[in-house]
Amino acid sequence: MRQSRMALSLSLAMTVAVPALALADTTSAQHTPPRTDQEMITNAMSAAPRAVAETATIIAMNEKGEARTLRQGTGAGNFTCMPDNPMTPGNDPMCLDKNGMAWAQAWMEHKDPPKGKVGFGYMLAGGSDASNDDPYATAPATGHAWVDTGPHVMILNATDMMDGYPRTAADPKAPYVMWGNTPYAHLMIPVRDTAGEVAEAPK
Ligand SMILES: [Cu+2]
Repeated sequence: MRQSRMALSLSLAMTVAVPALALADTTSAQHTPPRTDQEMITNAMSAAPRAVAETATIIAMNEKGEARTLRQGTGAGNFTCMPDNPMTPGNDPMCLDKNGMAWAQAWMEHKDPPKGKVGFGYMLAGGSDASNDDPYATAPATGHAWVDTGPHVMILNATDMMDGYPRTAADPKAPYVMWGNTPYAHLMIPVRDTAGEVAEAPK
């Protein structure tokens, strides 16, 4: 997952006025966030495989913090994609399935996620999170760095089924649990080392 500001974009049906969350450009030199609608669509689509991205609904937030549909999905899939969150240093577009969106909506509203609805998410362009412990952190705690997971997928809302995975992000390049002590615990599953690269096959 990524930091909580993005979740504000999940109120699809309504235009929610978000209290003065300025979209100031606090981005580091690591990447240039998408700015135009077309750039945001392209960026959002980079989070998932082509077959998913091409049929997904794509949403974004404007400067006033209002959720906006950039492109309506074709209905073939049930995924919703959103572009990079400019408030995090890494490029972190994301695509969530329907249950994943319900989970994220609950997270945003500080509610319990709906029971029995395991969600799935793609973040194949990478993930950038302020905290592995606090779902609402907007910056790392003193002495901590941003959690840089790299390209990954996520299993959401399966909190009782993640035994055996570390609950810290000591090694975010291997599977681990994010936000483990909260109702929003989810499994982060890296799929390759860096965006655009795959591990070399053993010779
Ligand atoms: Cu993630």
